[in-house]
Amino acid sequence: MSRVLTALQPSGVLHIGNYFGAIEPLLDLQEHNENHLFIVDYHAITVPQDPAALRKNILYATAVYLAAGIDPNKTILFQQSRVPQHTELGWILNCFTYMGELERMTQFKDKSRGKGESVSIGLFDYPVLMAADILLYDTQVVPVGEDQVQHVELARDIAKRFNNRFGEVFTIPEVRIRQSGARLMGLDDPTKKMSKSAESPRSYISLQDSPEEVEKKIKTAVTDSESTIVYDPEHRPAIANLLTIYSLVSKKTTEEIVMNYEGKGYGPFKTDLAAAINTWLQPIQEKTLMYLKDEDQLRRILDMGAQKAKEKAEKTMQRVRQTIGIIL
Ligand code: ATP
Ligand code: LTN
Repeated sequence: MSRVLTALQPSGVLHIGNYFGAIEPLLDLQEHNENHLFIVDYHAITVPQDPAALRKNILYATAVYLAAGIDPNKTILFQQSRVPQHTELGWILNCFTYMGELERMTQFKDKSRGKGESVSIGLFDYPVLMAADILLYDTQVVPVGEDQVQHVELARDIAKRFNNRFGEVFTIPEVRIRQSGARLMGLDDPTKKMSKSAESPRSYISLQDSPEEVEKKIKTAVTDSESTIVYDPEHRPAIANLLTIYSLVSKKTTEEIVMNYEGKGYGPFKTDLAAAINTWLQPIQEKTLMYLKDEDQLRRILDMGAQKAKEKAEKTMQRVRQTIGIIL
């Protein structure tokens, strides 16, 4: 049994890359571990947010996690801003983090590019709040996609620096990356990861796409000049990505799928793939809508999560306040 923790931003669109990379791995983990999943609204406001849209997106994210099978009795499911210890520890950790470390973060470099002087301090400081998120719960395992590894490593460095100075205050967390599905690629460009900030929505299958949209996106997904269906990520990345998606939604192995399409072309393969995605997506969409109909219930679930999280977070904070010498 380990203490596992991850978080996602409430950013409106969730695509199948987010689902298989970040949400689904938690379903198994919640059976045998102390699991924490939260919605990082304070990370989301590091870029401008419309208040009405933010509120809607927090509720939508909660509904999707529940629809996916996150059980609030097994996983502590909450909203980051409801546990003020996150920002409190974030401030303290700021005093143990170097400018140079944050300047090296690739996400900051990407997101601040071209903005000149008008980049917010929040965007720069984002990884320190994330370190606080992780260290508050004595987290041992942090499952994330590849893009977040550098941030988890920073959390480790800050924790070690703090412990070297004061003794064993923080648990040093480990990062865990999913083996298959950690990086679904864009449907329009298999060399780039599937991403909601891609130029075209044709790049991803959103969890809100209609069956017709899914059919259209799969029909126009790039393949390659050969017409056989084989799994060869190195030489045939486009078809390998479609096979990975087929395998994830149908729970069949890529070998089984490849066998079924021996001697057949892309046409029937794509028709069946779109149908398999829609069969998988339909119950998730129905359940999401069902949860969204009862916003009070969503708020109650988040309240319950915040309550449990706050108790744990406060224990750590008492230890930290005592350690740094502000308890009189
Ligand atoms: P953006 O386009 O703004 O970078 P995103 O679509 O990449 O967004 P994030 O909100 O940054 O998604 O990531 C949420 C979680 O989903 C993270 O844990 C991330 O690693 C995972 N994730 C994102 N894209 C993929 C992908 N293509 N395949 C697998 N996992 C992914
Ligand atoms: N930065 C992450 C979200 C995030 C997170 C965390 C993930 C915030 N705090 C703590 C794991 C642990 C992202 O953008 N996906």
